[in-house]
Amino acid sequence: METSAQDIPINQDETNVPSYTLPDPLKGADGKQVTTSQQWLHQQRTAMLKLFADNVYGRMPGKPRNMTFNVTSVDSFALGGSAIRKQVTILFSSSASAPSMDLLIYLPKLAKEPVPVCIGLNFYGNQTVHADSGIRLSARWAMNDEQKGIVNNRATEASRGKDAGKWAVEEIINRGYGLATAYYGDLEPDNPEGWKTGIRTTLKSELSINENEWGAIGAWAWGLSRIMDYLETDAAADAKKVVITGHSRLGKACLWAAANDERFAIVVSNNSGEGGAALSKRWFGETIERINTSFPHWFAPAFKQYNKHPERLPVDQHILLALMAPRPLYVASAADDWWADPKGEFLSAKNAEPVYALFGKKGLGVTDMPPVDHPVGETIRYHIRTGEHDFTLYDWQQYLDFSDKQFGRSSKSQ
Ligand code: GTR
Repeated sequence: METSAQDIPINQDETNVPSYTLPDPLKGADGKQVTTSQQWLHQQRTAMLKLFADNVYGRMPGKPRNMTFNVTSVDSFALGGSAIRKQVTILFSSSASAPSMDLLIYLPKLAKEPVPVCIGLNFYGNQTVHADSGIRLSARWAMNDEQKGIVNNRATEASRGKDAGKWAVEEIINRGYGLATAYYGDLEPDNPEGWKTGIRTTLKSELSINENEWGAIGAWAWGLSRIMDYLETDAAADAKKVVITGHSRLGKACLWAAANDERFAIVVSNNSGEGGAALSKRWFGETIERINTSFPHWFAPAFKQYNKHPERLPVDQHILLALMAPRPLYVASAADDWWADPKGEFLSAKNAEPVYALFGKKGLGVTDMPPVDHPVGETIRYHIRTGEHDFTLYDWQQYLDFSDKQFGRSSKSQ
């Protein structure tokens, strides 16, 4: 009989966490220690990335040969005149009926030069990100959720703005940043059968990859790189200043995208938990077995071999975080989000420090978890926010402050 997710033992008591050993990110395949940033960038990084591809997320294909960007609408008086709203359909091949992704972009109206842009995927369709009636309603399959206005697996007009609490659009614009987002279901519907209609099937020959060589998280991450491809063509965006972010399962996709694609300048993981920023070998909250059972389609099939043996996994998530080095990285948890293991996220960020140190970059600068709502760290920064699993205005404000500092932008409001 198949194990159901609920039958898998879960721990939420810190005193029950058994000891575990983390692999050393600086130990080379030949057993020798990596001691320079050059060795890291030219050998070790590639080897570590491959371990994640082989054991966790699957292979990451490149970009399709003939992508087309169709700007379907531009409104120069969006958000009460403070923003320009663009909607762009990214067609993944040259045919008009090619698989595609719809991008929603807001840019600050008053910008005099190309702006830094925050990017991330959304959970229920672009129209849920803001009540702005000009946003095209997604016609794709979506997870039923009456509260969010999703009925019979389709978005209704009632879904407009229903997830706006996670997207501080006005704050982002007022601070002089742009925002680019797309619905993750455009890439692969988030259910075990989703691969059949998602890009893992529809782009299989175009990308030369079989559906079982990667998982849904890989497909979502791949989509984030395609957003970057578009931004590189948009003169209003500063493609060298892109902040990639994501919440929860989309935080996992964000990290995997940024590990593979070094064009993302700043990386922000919001409550990404198991398979994201949290350590997998630490038995607390969601586990490898649990996530692979609840969401059998998220990771590569190879990850399932670690269901009962996380200790055999040759990597852990601190190494994924280290793959961002030397780029600025922000990891955030929430106090009531025990399922995502806040301490496991903190320790993961902490254990990425030796790789940042090769570049002369300072990490968290503390050994213990900070109190709630007290961000710590320099090039690696961390906070644990009061409250639940969510992406709040407080979170956005910290990420924008961090980005301002890293980009050398002085004023908070442009
Ligand atoms: C949960 C899952 C987490 C996290 C979360 C979310 O059900 O167990 O790993 O991804 O969903 O995406 O909100």
